[in-house]
Amino acid sequence: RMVKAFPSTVMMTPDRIQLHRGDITRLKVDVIVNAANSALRRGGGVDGAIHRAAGPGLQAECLALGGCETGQAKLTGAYDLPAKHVIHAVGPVYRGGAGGERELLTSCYRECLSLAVEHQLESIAFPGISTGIYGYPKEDAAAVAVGEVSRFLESDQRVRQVIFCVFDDESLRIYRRLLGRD
Ligand code: AR6
Repeated sequence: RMVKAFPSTVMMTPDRIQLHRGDITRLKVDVIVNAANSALRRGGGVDGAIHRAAGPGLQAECLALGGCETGQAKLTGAYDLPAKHVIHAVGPVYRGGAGGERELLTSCYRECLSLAVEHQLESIAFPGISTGIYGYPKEDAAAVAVGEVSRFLESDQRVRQVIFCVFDDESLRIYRRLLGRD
């Protein structure tokens, strides 16, 4: 009789990472991540899209949280979104790279995954945090995202699916190359 080395539910890291091109507000996952600002006040970019799709309840809940520091993240409900929750992560504004931007962006991904584990959320979708209005170079930001997510998934089996949700051609190419996908 065969003895399984691992429970059949254990999946290796590469199978748990997916790349999706499209609007993150459409994804029916346990949690989508928002690229927020430290006031958690509705802005533009993916933040604007998420608030528009979620409805006014989301802004009310966000404003009651008293802000969020750069590199940190906070969880809310998802209101009218198909996802169950939103994690608002505050990425760094890119100012040349000597101001700890890499560590702060790494922290965003780590904090989001920790929150997902804490709240027993098994599927999570990330946008390219800081790569729009905040100006973080897309290539460097994607390397941080893929690196930190891979590291986390290797050390923790509880998050079962991570989706990198990209919105533009350049990001799609970058993630495809980093993930070795075609
Ligand atoms: N779905 C997925 N990705 C998207 C979507 C979407 N619907 N819309 C844009 N993106 P940004 P940041 C991508 O600017 O740089 C806001 O005002 C976009 O192509 O949304 O972290 C906040 O309130 C880009 O690659 O976020 C903050 O003040 C990525 O999402 C500030 O912007 C992030 O771009 C945060 O700036």
